Amino acid sequence: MRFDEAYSGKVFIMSRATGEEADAVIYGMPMDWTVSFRPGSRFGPNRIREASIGLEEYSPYLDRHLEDVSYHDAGDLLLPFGNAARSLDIIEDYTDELMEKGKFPLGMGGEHLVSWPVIQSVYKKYPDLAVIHIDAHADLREEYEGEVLSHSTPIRKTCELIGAENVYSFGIRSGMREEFQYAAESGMHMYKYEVLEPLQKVLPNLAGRPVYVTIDIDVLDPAYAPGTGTAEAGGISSKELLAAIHAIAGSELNIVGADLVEVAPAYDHSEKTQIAAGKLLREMLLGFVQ
Ligand SMILES: [Mn+2]
Repeated sequence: MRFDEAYSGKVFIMSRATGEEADAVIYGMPMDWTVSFRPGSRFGPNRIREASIGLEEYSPYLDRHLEDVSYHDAGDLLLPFGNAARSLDIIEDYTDELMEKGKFPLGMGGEHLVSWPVIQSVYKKYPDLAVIHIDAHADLREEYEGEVLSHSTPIRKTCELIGAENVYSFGIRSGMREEFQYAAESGMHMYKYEVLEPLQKVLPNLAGRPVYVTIDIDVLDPAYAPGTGTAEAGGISSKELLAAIHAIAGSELNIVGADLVEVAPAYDHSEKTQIAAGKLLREMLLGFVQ
C-alpha cells in the first residue's frame, strides 16, 4: 500500500492535502492482538475520526486553525489479524516511507506495541532521538508470558535501542517491581503519577533534540477515558494532558513524530474517550507540526 493511498471511509476533520502535498500524515494502526486484558483498540482510529467531526477547527490554546497545517489522513494500515510480527513489519515499512519523504508521522493505535516499529523507523533518520512517553504503565517488560512482542514491552525495547538515558516516561502508576527497578537502574527518566510538573522541568534539557512523543490514552483517569483496554485508577485529568501537549508544543524541541494509542471504544458507551482523543490529536497536529 502506498503511503498516500486514500481510504474511502472516514477521515480526521479537515484532512485536505494529498499525501504528496502534506507535511504530516495521520494513519491508523488497528492492531490489538498482543493485549493482556481487554482487546478492542483496533477500532480506536475510526471512532476518533468520527468524534473529530464534532470538534472546532480552531484551537484557542494555540491560536491556530487546522487550515494552517497541511495534513493528510491516510486511513488505517491493512494489518494481518493475529500476526504481530508481520503487522509490525508493515508499520515499519510504512513509516520508513513517510520518513524518506519528509512527512511528520502522526499515528493512531491500536495497542501500544505499534509505537515500537515507528520509533525504530524514526531512529534510523534521527540517531540522537529522545522519546517522551506519557502512560499509566511502564511498558518496560522484557516479555509477557514468553512473548517478546507484547503491548507491555515497547518502552523496554526503546530503551535498549536508543539508550535508556534518552527515554522520558511520565504519569507511570502501574508495572511490575522489576520494571521499576529497571527504570531506576538503567538510567532512563521515569516520573511517577505526575505529568505536567516534571515535564516542565525536563523540557529545557531537551531543547534542540529530535523527540518522538508517544501518548497512551490510559494515562488519563478512567473517569476521563474509560474506553481503553487496561484502565488504571488514579490518573490525570484531560485538562492536565492538554496542558502537557501545549508545554511540549511551546518548548524548543524538534518534534519529529507522535502517536496516540490504546483507545478501545467498546468500553465507553458515552464516547467521551474518543471525543477526548480527537481533541488531543487536534492539539498534537496544531502544536507539533510546523
Ligand atoms: Mn498504558
